[in-house]
Amino acid sequence: MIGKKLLDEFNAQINEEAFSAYLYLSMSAWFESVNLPGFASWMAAQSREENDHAMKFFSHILERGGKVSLEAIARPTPEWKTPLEAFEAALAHEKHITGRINGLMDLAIAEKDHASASFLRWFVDEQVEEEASTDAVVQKLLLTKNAPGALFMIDRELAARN
Ligand code: OFO
Repeated sequence: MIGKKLLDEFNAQINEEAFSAYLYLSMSAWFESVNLPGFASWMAAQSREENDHAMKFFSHILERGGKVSLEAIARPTPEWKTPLEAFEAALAHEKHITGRINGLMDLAIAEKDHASASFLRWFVDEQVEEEASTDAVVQKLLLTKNAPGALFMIDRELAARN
């Protein structure tokens, strides 16, 4: 059985992950609206991954005999000035999520909940990858300074992600 503190935080994390999915879906829609379908497809794939993350917390709570409690999802920002601004916002959001995951791990250890600590290990590793893949795009965009030709090349590259 999962403890009350961790249960509340895991339920809050379902909301964080659902918001992440919503935020990246909003970015996907914005990229479509500015004719960058590769960026849009990359963000749509990211959004699907975030839904999977939410479901991992959902399943873990249920498997541990806890009660899932779903809250309203906040409205995400609908538009950004440039692709760089959107990706910098995505990177800042991933850093926020990394802080959340580290806090959850600290709590699981403090509560001596070994099953939750083991479950959270996957997210600790995942956040390293999430920050790195988002930062890689930020760095490319910084190099190209939103030059149209370079944006087109990056768009084609990002389209390759499923
Ligand atoms: Fe982007 O890793 Fe979940 O939130």
